[in-house]
Amino acid sequence: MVENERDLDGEPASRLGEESSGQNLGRRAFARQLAMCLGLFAVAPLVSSCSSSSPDEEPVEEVVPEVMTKKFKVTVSNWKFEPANIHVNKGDMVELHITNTEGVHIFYLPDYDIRVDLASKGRTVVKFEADKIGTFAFNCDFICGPGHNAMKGTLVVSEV
Ligand SMILES: [Cu+2]
Repeated sequence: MVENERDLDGEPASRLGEESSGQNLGRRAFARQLAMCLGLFAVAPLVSSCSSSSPDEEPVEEVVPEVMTKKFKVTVSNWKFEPANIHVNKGDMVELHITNTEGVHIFYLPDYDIRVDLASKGRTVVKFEADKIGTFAFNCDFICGPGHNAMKGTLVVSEV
């Protein structure tokens, strides 16, 4: 493997001037790095620090923020969510343990593409990553009775 690479690199050096062969070697080395990176991606998609192995750049230390899982018990009944306001930080893993105690409801948080049927009594766990900052409304998406329009709440995702 290593010997083959030497042969390939040696070939143009014997034909071309020093400067151009140097560039050529650089390009070849870069191409090899790129190929290795692509190979890594194929094998291990979680490895994401390709740039650190580039010959032109200093290795960059990545700061990986600590992932917090925040669990909330949410009770749904006629006609409210309790609590109606949920506050997390960006990057948190959020677990909503939703218990429907009364009626038929659908928990709907459109900005996070979450829509959960709460037709039957019992607990439903919704998990998602709070990857967008802002105030996002959620509501009941099933016309469940006279108090249906009051079934609203907000998810607030703050910058850390
Ligand atoms: Cu409703």
